[in-house]
Amino acid sequence: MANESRIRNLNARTIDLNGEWHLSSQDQSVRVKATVPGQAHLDLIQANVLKEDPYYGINYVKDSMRKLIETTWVYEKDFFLDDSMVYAIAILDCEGLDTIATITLNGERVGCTQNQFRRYLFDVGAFLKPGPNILRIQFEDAVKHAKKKAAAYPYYVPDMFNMSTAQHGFPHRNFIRKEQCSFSWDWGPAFAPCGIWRPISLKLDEQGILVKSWYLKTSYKAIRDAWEVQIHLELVCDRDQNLVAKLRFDKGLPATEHQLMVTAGQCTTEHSFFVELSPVNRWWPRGYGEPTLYSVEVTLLNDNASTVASHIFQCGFVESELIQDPLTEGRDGESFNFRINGVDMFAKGTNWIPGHVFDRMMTMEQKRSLLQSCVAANMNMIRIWGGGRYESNEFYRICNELGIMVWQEFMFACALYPTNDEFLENIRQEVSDQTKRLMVHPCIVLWSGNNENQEFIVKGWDKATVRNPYLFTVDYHKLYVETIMSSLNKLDTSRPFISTSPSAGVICKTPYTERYVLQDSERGLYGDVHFYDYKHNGLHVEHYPNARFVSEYGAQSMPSFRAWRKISSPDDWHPLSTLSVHRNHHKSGQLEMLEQIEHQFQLPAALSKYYHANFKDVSEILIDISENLFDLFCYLTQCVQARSIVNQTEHYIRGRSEDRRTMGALYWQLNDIWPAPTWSSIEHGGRWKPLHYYIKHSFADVLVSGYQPAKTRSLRIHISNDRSTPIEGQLFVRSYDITSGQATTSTSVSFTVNSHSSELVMQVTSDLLGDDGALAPRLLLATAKITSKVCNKTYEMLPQIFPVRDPFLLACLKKDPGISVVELVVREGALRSEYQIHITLQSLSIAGFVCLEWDRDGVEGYFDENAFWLLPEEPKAIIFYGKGDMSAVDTQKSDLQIRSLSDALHCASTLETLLF
Ligand code: BMA
Repeated sequence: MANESRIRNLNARTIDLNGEWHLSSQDQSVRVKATVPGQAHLDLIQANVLKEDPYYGINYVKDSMRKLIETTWVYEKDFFLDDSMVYAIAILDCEGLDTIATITLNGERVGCTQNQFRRYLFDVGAFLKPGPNILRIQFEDAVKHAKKKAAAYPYYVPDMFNMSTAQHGFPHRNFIRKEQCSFSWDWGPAFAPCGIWRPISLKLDEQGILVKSWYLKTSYKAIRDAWEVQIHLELVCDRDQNLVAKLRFDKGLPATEHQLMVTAGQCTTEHSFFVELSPVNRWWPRGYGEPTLYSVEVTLLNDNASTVASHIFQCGFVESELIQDPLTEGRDGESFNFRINGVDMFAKGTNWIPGHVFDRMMTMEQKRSLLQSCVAANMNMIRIWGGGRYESNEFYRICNELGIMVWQEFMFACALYPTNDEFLENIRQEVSDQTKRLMVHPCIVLWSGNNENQEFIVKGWDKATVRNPYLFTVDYHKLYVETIMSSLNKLDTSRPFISTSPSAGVICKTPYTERYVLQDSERGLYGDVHFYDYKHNGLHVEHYPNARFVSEYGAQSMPSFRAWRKISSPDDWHPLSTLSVHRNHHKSGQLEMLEQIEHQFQLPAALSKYYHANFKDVSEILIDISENLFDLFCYLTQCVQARSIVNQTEHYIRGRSEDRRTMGALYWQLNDIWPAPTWSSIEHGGRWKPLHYYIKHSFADVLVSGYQPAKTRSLRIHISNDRSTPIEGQLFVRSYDITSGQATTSTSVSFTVNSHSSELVMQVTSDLLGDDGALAPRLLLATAKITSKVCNKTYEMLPQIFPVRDPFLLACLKKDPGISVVELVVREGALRSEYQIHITLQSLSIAGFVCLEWDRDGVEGYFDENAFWLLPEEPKAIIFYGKGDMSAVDTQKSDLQIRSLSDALHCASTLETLLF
C-alpha cells in the first residue's frame, strides 16, 4: 500500500518540522506544548487549559470556548541547523495553515497566508542561520477577519447566516477561505479553529536543485487512441542545465526516459508521452472490474548523471465522462450520467462531510473504516461536499484502492462569494494547488464548483439575491466559470466539470453556458437534483422527484442513545430538551422527526405528548422515566429514517428504466462530525444506524423492491438488475398476518430482467391477500431466486408492512414477542484484528425492526443485517464483523442489546400506566 512516507525527494534534505512546538497566546498568559499537525484547541485540551470537553452538551457555545477563537495564538518551534549544512536553496513548505497566519523566521517576516486550502512555499534562504533558529507562526481570529473583510466589501454578499440561527455559529464565512462548516452547519458546531493543520517542513537542496512539487496525470487521448502521461515538476535551480527524468512503472508497463531543460531560478517543466492501450489495465469502479493501480517511480538525473531527486506516484488509467445529452426516443430533457471507461453507470452512494471538527482527531484508520463501510453497503461513489475540506492524499488512495468513484467539489457551499481581485487570485492558487495534488487519483471522476450556490440565486434564498439576481449571477459566473473552471482546465480536462450541484444542466459545453433556470414543466429533466421533504410521510412515493440524478436527499435521525448518553446528562434525555433542540442545528428538526414517527407508526402515546402538547406541561412528570422513553425515541427516529430513505433510494433505482431515466442516487449524508441529530447513516464513532444496513440492501447488484402507488391498495414489486448480464428466475411472495403471526398467502412468478435495467415483476393486490375491506396489516416478504448461469443467488425484498402508506399501529404486535438468543459464538477472523460473532435468534411471535447493538465500549464493527423482522419458529442467523480487540466482547449474552418495535409499544403503555 502506498503511503505518504513513500514520497521522497532523495537529494533535498528535508528537516521535518512536525511534532513538538509551543503554543502561546499573544499576551503570553497561556503557554503550552503543542503538537503539529494540529489545531490550538487540541493543545489546550492536552495541557488541561481547556478543561471542558468541546463535544459535551452545549460547551461549544460557552464563553470559555468562544474566547479561544478571539485569542491571537502563536506557534513557535526551535530547530538547529548544523554549521556543515551547505545549501543554495531553502524552502519552508507549509502544506496547510488554518488560516490567517503571519510567519517569521528568526524575527524576520517570511510571509503571510490567507487560505486554509493552499500549500504555501516560502523561500527562506535569506533568514536561516547556522545554529538555533526560531520559526514563529501567528494566527489571527478567523471570525473577526471574515467580519472585517465583509464590512470592507462594497456590497452585502449573503451567506445564509440570517436563516441559520439554529446553528449557533458565526457570520461571513464566505469572506475567508477556511472550511466553511467550521463557522457552523446544520449538522455541526462552530469552533473556527486555528493551527498548523497539515505537515510542515524545511527543504534544502544539495546540488543546486530542489524539486518543490511533483505532479502526474494520466488521461485518454482519443486522437492517438492511447494514454497520455504528463509529468510536471516545479523546481528551483542554481543554474541552467539539462536533466534526465527516468520513469519506471510496475506491472509490465514500459520504462521511459526524457530530457528536461531547466533554467536558473524558479522554473516549471512539463513532459508528456504516450502509453499504448494494450498493456494497460484500466482502473474500474467497484462492481465493474478491478481498480487496477500502477506505481511509477520518477528519477531525476543531473548533467553529471547523478540522481538528484526521485518520487513515487500511485496512478491509474481511467476515462471519465459525464453525459448530458438530449434523450433519444422522443423524450424531453437531457441525461445526467457517469460513463466510465465507456460504460454508463448508475452511481450508488452518499455524501461525505468532515469526520471531526479537528482533522487530527480522525485517524486514517477511522476514515478507511468509513470508506470500507461504503463498500460494505455496495456503494460505488461518494460526493466530497463543498462545505468541508479537501481530504489528504491518503484518503484518495484508499478510494483508488477500493474502487470508489469520487465526485469532488471545490470548497464553496450555501453562500455567495466575493469576487474582487484579491479573492479571485486566492482562489486561482487554491484551485491550482488542489488540482495538481489531486489529479493523479483515478478515483476522482468529476470536479464540481460548489454546493447549492447557483440554487441560492435561482431560488432567491436571501432578499439580496431576489432584489438583484443579476449582480450575483455575474459574480457567480466570474468565480466558478471564469476563475475556477479556467484554472482547472489549464491543468486537467481529463475529467468533466460542472459549476454547481444541484444544476439545471448546460445549454452548451463550449463556451460553458449554463441553463440556470428551469420552467416547472422542465423540472427533473436536466441536471441533478437535491431533494428534502420533511412534511410528507417519507413512504409516499409521489412526493419524490422525477430526476436524472439525485445527488442529495435525506432525513434526520437521532444518534444511538449510547452515543448521546456520553455527551449529555439525564436532564437532556427528552426529544425536545434544551440540549436536543440546541444540538439539532436544523430548525424544527426534533419536531419533524416526531412527525415522521407519527406518519409511519403513529406515536406511542407518551411520545405523542411531546409532539402535540406543550412540552413543558409534561416534562416534569416524565423525568423519572425519560431514559426509556428517550432511548425509544432515538430508536424510532432511526427506523423511520431508514424506511424513508431506502424507499426513496429504491424509487430512484427503479427510475433507471422509467421515463425518469435516473442514473444516480447519493443520499445525504454518510458520516457525522460530532454526536448530534443529523441525516447520517453512520453516527460519529462509526456505529451503523439502521439506514446503513438498509442502504446496503438497496445498493445490491440485484434489488427486489416494492412500493405502493398513491390511491391504490397494491404493492408493485420490481426487480432492478445492475449487473452486466440479464437475469432470470422466480419471484416468491409470502404474506403474514402481523397480529396473529400466521402465514396467509403465497404466490410466485417467473421473471427475466435485462442487464442494467429494472422491471415490474408482480403486482400484489389486497384481493390476493384476502382483503375483505378491513385488512389486518400484513407483512409481505419477497424472495427472488435467480437461476441464470452467471448468477445463482437469492435476493430478498426489504419486508414491507402492507398497506405501506398507512401508519402502522404498534398495538398489532405482541407486547413481548419472546425474542431469545439461541446461539452466540465468537470466532477469530482471517486477520488478527478481525473476528466474527455468530448469533442465532428466534422469536415466539412476529417481531419488527429487531435492532442489535453491543452495549459495551470497545466492540467495534457491524452486523451483516440489522433492523430485520423475525417470524415465529424461523430462527435467524446474524454475523457481527468485529474489529480490534476480541477480548472486549463478553460472550455473555447480556452485552447484546436487542430491541424491537414491541418495545415501543411496551414503553408507551408503561408510560401511560404511570401517567394516568
Ligand atoms: C444540503 C447540503 C447541506 C446540508 C443538507 C441538509 O443542502 O448541501 O448543506 O447540510 O442539505 O440540510
